[in-house]
Amino acid sequence: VEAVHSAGSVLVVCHINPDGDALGSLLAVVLGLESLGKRVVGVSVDGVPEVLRFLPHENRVQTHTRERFDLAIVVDSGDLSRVGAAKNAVLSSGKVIDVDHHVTPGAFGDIRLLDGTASATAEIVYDLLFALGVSLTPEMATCLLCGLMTDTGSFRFSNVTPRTLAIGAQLVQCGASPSDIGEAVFENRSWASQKLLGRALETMRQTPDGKIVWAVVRAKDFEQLGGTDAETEGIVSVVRSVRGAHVAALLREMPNGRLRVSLRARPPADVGTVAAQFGGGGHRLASGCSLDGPLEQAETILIAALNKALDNSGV
Ligand SMILES: [Mn+2]
Repeated sequence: VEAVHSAGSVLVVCHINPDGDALGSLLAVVLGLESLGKRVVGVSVDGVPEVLRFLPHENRVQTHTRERFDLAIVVDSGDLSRVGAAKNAVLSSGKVIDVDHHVTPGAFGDIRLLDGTASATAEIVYDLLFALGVSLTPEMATCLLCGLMTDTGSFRFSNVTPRTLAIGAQLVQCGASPSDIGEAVFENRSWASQKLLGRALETMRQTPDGKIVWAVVRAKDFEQLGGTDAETEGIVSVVRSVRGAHVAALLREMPNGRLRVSLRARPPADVGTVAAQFGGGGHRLASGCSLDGPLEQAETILIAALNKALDNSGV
């Protein structure tokens, strides 16, 4: 609070490939600190994905800056490499605050506002804005509720706590609409994205015990349907929702023949270690990596690794 109050200019940054929590938290900080009279710039090097352009004042988000700031606030980013090219702007600021619900060895900054029990960075930002004496506008509340809803699957995931719901209630009280956010984020898929989901589900296979379920999207599917890899977002969660599945994988064949892999687990299974084994990243329940082609070989290697991980976690 003191660091914010003593800063005149503030840079707010989120991670590459930003999600609803990253951009919702970023915009809430931008709007909140502006209401205190600060000069504030928000930077997301990958901009704002189409699905999040309903967020109030999203056009305020810049993809870069050449200015220098008294203070940089980095939200939801795990470690500093995740902010991409905005790293220099962060490091050239007078002071750096790391605000995150990912508690990782990569934590950084002069001040670390980290809480691994928070369902989303938006929860921590809510507390920060409250401590700063910001009165929440409907716009700020919408940004924060978007963060909560996207990181909790609309308050369904195991990270939801009484505090998550209490903050959600306050945000609705302040003018945020869960139905508007839900509609914009979860029921707003592109045509190609929905067709890719159909293609992927057609390919679903499972191990004989049903514990591993996986699906593929081939390069020719992208060509025929005109979709991009970004439009496969969310498919792996649908794959995982099969009864009895402990882990799910979605393999996408890239034009260069490499396979991009998204992994999801139900506790106690752990897919973070599997992704890490192949040079990827993520955490226990959601992770990703890349594998060499061809597809059939990548499938064999991946399923063997997932089987081993399931054995290790006692599933
Ligand atoms: Mn988050």
